[in-house]
Amino acid sequence: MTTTIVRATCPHDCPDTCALLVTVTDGVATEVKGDPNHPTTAGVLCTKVSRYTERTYHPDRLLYPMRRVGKKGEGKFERISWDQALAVVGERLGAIAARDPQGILPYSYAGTMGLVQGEAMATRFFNRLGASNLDRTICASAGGAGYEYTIGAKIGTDSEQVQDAKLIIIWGGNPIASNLHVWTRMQEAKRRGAKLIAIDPYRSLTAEKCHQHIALLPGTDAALALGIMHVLINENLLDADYIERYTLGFARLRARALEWPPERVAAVCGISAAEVLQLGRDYGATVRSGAASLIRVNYGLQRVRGGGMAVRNIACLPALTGAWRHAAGGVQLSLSGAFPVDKAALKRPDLRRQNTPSRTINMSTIGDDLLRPASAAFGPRIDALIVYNANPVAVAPESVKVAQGFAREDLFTVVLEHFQTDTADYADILLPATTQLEHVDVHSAYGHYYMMANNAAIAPLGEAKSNTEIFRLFAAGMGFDEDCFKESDQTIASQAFDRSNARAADFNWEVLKQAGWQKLAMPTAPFAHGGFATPSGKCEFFSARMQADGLEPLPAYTAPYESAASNPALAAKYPLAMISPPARNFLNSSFVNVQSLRDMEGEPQLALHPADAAARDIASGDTVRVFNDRGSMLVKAQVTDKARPGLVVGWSIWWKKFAADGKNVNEVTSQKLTDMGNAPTFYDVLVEVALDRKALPKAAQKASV
Ligand SMILES: Nc1nc2c(c(=O)[nH]1)N[C@H]1C(S)=C(S)[C@@H](COP(=O)(O)OP(=O)(O)OC[C@H]3O[C@@H](n4cnc5c(=O)[nH]c(N)nc54)[C@H](O)[C@@H]3O)O[C@H]1N2
Ligand SMILES: Nc1nc2c(c(=O)[nH]1)N[C@H]1C(S)=C(S)[C@@H](COP(=O)(O)OP(=O)(O)OC[C@H]3O[C@@H](n4cnc5c(=O)[nH]c(N)nc54)[C@H](O)[C@@H]3O)O[C@H]1N2
Ligand SMILES: [Mo]
Repeated sequence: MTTTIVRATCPHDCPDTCALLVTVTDGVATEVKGDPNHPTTAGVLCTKVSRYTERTYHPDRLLYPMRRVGKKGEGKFERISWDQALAVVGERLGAIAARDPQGILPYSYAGTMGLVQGEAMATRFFNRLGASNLDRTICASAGGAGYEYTIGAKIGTDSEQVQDAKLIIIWGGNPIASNLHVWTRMQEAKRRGAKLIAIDPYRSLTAEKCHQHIALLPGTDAALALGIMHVLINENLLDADYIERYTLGFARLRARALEWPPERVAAVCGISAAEVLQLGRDYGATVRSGAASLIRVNYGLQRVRGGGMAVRNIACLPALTGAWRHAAGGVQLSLSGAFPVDKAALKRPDLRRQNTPSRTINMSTIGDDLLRPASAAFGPRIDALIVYNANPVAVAPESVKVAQGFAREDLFTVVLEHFQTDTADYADILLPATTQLEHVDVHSAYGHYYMMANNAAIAPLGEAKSNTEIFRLFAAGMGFDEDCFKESDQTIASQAFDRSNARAADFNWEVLKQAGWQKLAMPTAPFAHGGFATPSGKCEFFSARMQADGLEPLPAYTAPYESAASNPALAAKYPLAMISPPARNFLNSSFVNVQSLRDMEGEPQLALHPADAAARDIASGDTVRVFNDRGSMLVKAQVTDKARPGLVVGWSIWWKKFAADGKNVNEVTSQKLTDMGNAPTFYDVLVEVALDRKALPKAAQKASV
């Protein structure tokens, strides 16, 4: 018996990007543990990833190529050989490319965050082919845009400093579920005397453990940030020296903020003026005490019409109080902007032929776009979709349209997957992909500053191939003979980071893959002395770039598309605001098919306030219908005052096929986009909820007529 320990990296879409130690005995991975020496992983994994071997060796793993034999969406397939599969793909893509390669669209997101198995070989292939580009907006692009206009790059407070903060505002995030390793440090800060405040319409697991919870209406965060600015300015809780040296446009920001007294903010946010005042005072108090204040701003507040501006307003706050002077102070959205990823080497945009059109399709409107005919403005109809690292039929908004699009008989769909997901059911050709234990990769992160290596722990299961290998074979089939299509995964990994950038000057793949991880050369307090990556080099309260892009250049507030305040007629019909944050034991739609994790989540649930439940005769455990003009779904009611009145929470993202009615929350979400970043508005949705009479026992049905 031979046992080895292999250094690996968690590939999932989570800020923590953990360092893994995989135990392999006689070629079989038996255990996945967190690396005790990695500073943020600290030997701890979440429930999901500690079961990674259960996922890898799952009896439902796709192990050989298949071709559809049933109707689209029916999920009936027959086994074929790789040669047969590649021949069909080559022939179909070749024919479409001969007409116009823009009829071919890649669809991918963050099933793996790896730089090799993500967009490297795949994007080389699509660039060389001249396919449509995909705008990858489904998660973070609204806040990313708002943050970059203000701060310049997605760089912020180092997670390793969090335990030293004295005030921590957790704004639109639920780190116990979605960012566990930072939560550990927040708890340490709490033990050292820090005050924790959660800003969230729902009393999440995290909010319950904070000293204070501010339960505002969804989509109103930008107004709350303006209210904090008002208090800071009105009560002179400002770091005048920091503002003078390192910010741009304070006089104009001041005038704007003074339009937002606590009473006005309170009315918009559905909270009390006293809460606004106290929050501003708590935040400003750190100016005089000299303590570090940290804002962890997450994704929950971005998935609404004004999501970009909300993040921008919040990103202005630490420059007003000088919180950036402290290593543990400032704001953290995403740290991904610190990594000098060598995109040109990985993706080879130079392979795109000059002077040929290359349109871009937004992944968040895939429903509408699949149903769009050819036109001068749109270009050719989408004739082929190659899906990898994504499950759009479950995760994309306005699912009725998405499913209609995928069901088009004339659409050629190839899906690279581990499992037969809701999306895989619509594939013409379904190809088995390797998991993180079976392939090589290199990772950046968005919640810490370490470059991470993933060595292959085991051989591919069955006939599974890595994404890179599959795209190499596609390229060979199309006759692409550039050298970059022959590069190995090890070679691609060695190109990941740009060594001419001082932060990654020491990057060396051969060393990294032995060590497992290596920190970027980053200052501990990145903006203590200014140095913002904006055009002015300052924190831009006034943004000329926003003005040039047709946006309001100062912090502002835009109401959600769907709310009582912005659309009273719609709210009369659909009075409840719905959000659908991730369930703790799922990772987006990944892991939903792992039995032990699905058992922990039970079945699709909807949390609603006792007053809203009583008004509809709903009790906990009842089956209820959630609906609006876009669609409807059945869920089990969970009556709880954790949801503020008027709010319902549908835990996500269930596979449709595991729900009794074959539907999930994206039946009711919309394809409308955010103010900036072209991102989806998953949490900007009005619905009505009603008891499902058909689900009631016969006697109760009669009684309730
Ligand atoms: N376990 C687990 N971890 C995950 C994921 C997962 O699916 N499961 N997904 C990963 C991914 S891809 C992402 S993007 C992140 C997302 O993780 P987070 O950034 O934590 O975002 P969400 O879970 O979407 O929402 C967090 C909180 O925001 C609240 N919220 C909703 N709307 C609003 C609003 O308008 N204002 C405010 N202030 N709060 C609001 C919700 O009630 C929720 O408690 O997590 C990553 N980590
Ligand atoms: N209603 C609602 N919808 C949402 C959200 C929400 O909060 N509410 N959250 C949104 C957010 S933040 C995000 S990021 C998106 C997430 O959307 P996606 O990025 O599509 O994430 P997953 O649903 O986890 O699907 C990833 C798929 O990739 C596959 N995969 C993993 N690794 C590999 C690999 O190496 N090769 C191949 N070929 N496949 C692989 C997995 O098996 C999985 O099926 O969903 C969005 N949708
Ligand atoms: Mo995400």
